[in-house]
Amino acid sequence: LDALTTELRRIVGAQHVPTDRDDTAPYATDWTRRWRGATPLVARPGDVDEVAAIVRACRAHRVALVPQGGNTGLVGGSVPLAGEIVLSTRRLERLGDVDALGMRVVAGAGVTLEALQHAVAPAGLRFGVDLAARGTATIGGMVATNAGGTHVVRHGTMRVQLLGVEAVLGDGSVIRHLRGLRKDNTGYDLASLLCGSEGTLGVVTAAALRLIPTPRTVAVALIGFATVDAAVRASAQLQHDVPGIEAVELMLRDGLRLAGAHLDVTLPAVAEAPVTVLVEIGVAESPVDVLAAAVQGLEGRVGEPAVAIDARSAGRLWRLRDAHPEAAAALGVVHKLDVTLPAPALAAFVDQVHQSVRARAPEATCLVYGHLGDGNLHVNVVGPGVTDEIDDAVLDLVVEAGGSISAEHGIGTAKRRWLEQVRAPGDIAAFRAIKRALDPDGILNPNVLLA
Ligand code: FAD
Ligand code: LAC
Ligand code: ZN
Repeated sequence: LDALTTELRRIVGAQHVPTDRDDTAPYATDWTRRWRGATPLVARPGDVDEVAAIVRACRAHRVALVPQGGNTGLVGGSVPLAGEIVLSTRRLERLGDVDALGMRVVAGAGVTLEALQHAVAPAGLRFGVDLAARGTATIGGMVATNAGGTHVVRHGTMRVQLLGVEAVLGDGSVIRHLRGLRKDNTGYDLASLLCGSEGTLGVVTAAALRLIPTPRTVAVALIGFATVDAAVRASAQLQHDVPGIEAVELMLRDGLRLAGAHLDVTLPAVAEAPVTVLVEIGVAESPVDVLAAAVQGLEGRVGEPAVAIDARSAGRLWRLRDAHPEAAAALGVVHKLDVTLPAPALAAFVDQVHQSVRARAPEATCLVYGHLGDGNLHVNVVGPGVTDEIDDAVLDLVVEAGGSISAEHGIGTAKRRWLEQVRAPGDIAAFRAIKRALDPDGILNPNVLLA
């Protein structure tokens, strides 16, 4: 390791290879605090050549590494749990000029989502993926996890925004396809392959990204329902009938109360409904009329919806939604499960999951919320008696219902023991063959995804 440290210091400069425990500790614990590891050193390259040199050096020394961006990942994939070294991409912050005609931009892997949002806004453009960790999550991490977030129902996941990548593969070679054309059928789609690979195939160093026009007006409504079933039906009806649906998010009364208390704000009256749905529409004109007509037609509603048509009050409603993960984290170390359910099974699942947690850990808090429009629920369990057995019980329910055990956060370390049960043997064999081809010595994130 001493020889490797010397070599890495030569590559990136000594100040970018911290080895002191105090300096490396923040890189070794994840956002949830559930996953804690340790690392002998962190390497912080400043460009793609340095990344390639680091990967080659690690390969030569047979030392494993964990690529890390903002370290906001939620499945234990971003931290060194078995003494790996950390390759931090945060210095890869170069952001290219916004191409307003082609509606695209090239962003370095270390650019945060928020920095990207700010950079493209003056051109009347925005980025299709948004999530509450925007201030810290990086483009590289979002590519590596195929992040989803709150606007997938309209614009798709990270993969849909991706027009090309630059990356260093596990063998130290560089792939680069950043022309960023909308149509470009010139061979294998390597960007798509790296998207969702969770740092196991290559270190993403830059991405060419699709941008979308900012809608002229945006309106947000918080609508109350008596049951999850009514909310699921409303979600489908809204997506059928209303043009420009940007987001359909589910919250339950407990979660809203917790978020309101965490933010120290008064909740709108509709928050008293057992179930609330936050809907955002982005349209050309009179969002009030469009939204009012849409809401009127929904069955099973409770109370008066809270409607916002200016950015500030819309922001207030969104903050209630965005605060859910933080509010849960304030209760302790959260077991986070991120699942997709087929729409017809969603309401029953919400009941079952509460029952299942209550039976196993009666004093624990179980918070369920999520991206209703995509069928994606976040199950957060925290408090006394919460064990891996609860994770298993929840995921069993998901599998029985024909859902997915990871909607958007990935497999990481947390769900690795589940992978072979939910993917066909042929799929796993193909995963392994790809892994061997691109990372022949298995030095990239050896403890993530594949057992
Ligand atoms: P990290 O946490 O640093 O890494 C995540 C994974 O990607 C790890 O396996 C790591 O090894 C790998 N990786 C990181 N950078 C690279 C790279 N350059 N090349 C190769 N591999 C790399 N996720 C959603 O999908 N939707 C949400 O709505 C959402 N909301 C969130 C809200 C909060 C408050 C928090 C804390 C997290 C949320 N997340 C959400 C999870 C997280 O923000 C995403 O997974 C995000 O994509 C991670 O980005 P990151 O830069 O922090 O990556
Ligand atoms: C959310 C994250 C946790 O949607 O995915 O809040
Ligand atoms: Zn989410």
